[in-house]
Amino acid sequence: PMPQAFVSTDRIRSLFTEAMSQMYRAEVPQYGTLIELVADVNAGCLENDPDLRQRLAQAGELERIDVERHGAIRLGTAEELFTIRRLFAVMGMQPVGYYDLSVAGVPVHSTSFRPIDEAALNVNPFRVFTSLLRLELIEDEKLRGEAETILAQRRIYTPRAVALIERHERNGGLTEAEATEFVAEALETFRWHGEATVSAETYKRLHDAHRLIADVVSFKGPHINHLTPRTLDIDAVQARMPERGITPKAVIEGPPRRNCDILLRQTSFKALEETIAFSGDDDGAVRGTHTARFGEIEQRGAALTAKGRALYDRLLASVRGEVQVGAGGAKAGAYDQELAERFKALPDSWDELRGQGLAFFRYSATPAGIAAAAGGTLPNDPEALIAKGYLAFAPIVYEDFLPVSAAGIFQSNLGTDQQQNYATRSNRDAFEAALGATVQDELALYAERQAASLDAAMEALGLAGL
Ligand code: OOG
Ligand code: NI
Repeated sequence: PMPQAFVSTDRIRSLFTEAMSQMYRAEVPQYGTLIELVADVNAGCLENDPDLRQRLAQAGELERIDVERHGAIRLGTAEELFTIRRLFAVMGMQPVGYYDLSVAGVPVHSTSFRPIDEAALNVNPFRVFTSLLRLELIEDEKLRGEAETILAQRRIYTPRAVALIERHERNGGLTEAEATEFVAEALETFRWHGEATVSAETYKRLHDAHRLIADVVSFKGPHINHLTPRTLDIDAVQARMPERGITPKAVIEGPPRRNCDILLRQTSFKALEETIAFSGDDDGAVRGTHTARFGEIEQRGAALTAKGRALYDRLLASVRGEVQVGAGGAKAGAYDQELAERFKALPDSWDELRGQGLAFFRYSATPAGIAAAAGGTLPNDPEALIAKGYLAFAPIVYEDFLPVSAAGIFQSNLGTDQQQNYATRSNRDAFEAALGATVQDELALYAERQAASLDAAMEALGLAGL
């Protein structure tokens, strides 16, 4: 028989993102409303700002904006994490970065699964912030044992999903028919289940230890807890959310509004209060509510170098040290003002950000440069080439997450009474052992892309290997 062709991991990822988006829209109607608002605002931005449109088009990024989403799940065991890595690999997603949220009082550590090469990112940069519960942070030994036993019994992957993952590993790909089946089977892992696997009494004890522990341990699987679209103007979306009956959190996380967007700005709306049925509840008598799923939007800017990131972290910490936003958004105005003021220390032009080595850029040969190269040898110095207009540069978009923002997003959905501080060290080794792989270093990935773009541009200008 003819060998069957495999479909690309890009295609499987796109099919999966679309299926996930449809499922989430049916589960959380506000998500659909938010998607419409973001699409409206983005269309307006591109219409009113031809430069922005051109910059995105030139970078090959225009198409990805409409499909771009990130989600988040929280897993309970090492085996679950090990298998999710293999599941995401089928869609061309790899673990990037280690995030320790225990410093912010959230008993998890995390990574982000996402595509890493530029072509794949431009097709569909779907990413999933994936957390693993750190059971060792539950102090009550009896409760910890109970949680372990409950988690050991559940199976969050369908047998068919596991079989298709194995087939992908064995054969090096999936056929179109297998891919379609894989998407449907994999989606089951992320579905919301209104029936808890534990009794009301157990749920309460888990919840009293930490709301997040109840969220991870009490259910059949790791329901996707949000699915975030990317907007080109987060302030506009934030301002217009109330028009559509959505109440956002008081402040936008991350850097302030700037001419040159950097990293990631995010805002969310509160988790839904959803009715659940506890186990042992056949007549529907024991019901309760659970808050897990929320809405979020994000705006992405340039990836910062280690030096730029250190400056960002220092400025943000100084603002947060000065003004703490209270429950219900008290002092939000003062926080925004302080943020804008302090961030004046971070240059706001692409020239300065590049000149001072604060952000990563993608280089390209300009048509003028290519024409000049045909007429003779050009100076073999990027700065001289830039000065002559032969070499252009554009910011590389940040594809990752921010732990302080993530902690803020977690907290705003957990309630302010739950802030705890765990006196513990981060445990990256344990995380990677569970994952069965090391996580990739995001800064190294950006640096490689920057270097590769410069090499290609120099080659196009006839300066390769000089
Ligand atoms: C994940 C929160 C992190 C983000 O955008 O920073 C996140 C969670 O609540 O499970 O998604
Ligand atoms: Ni998020």
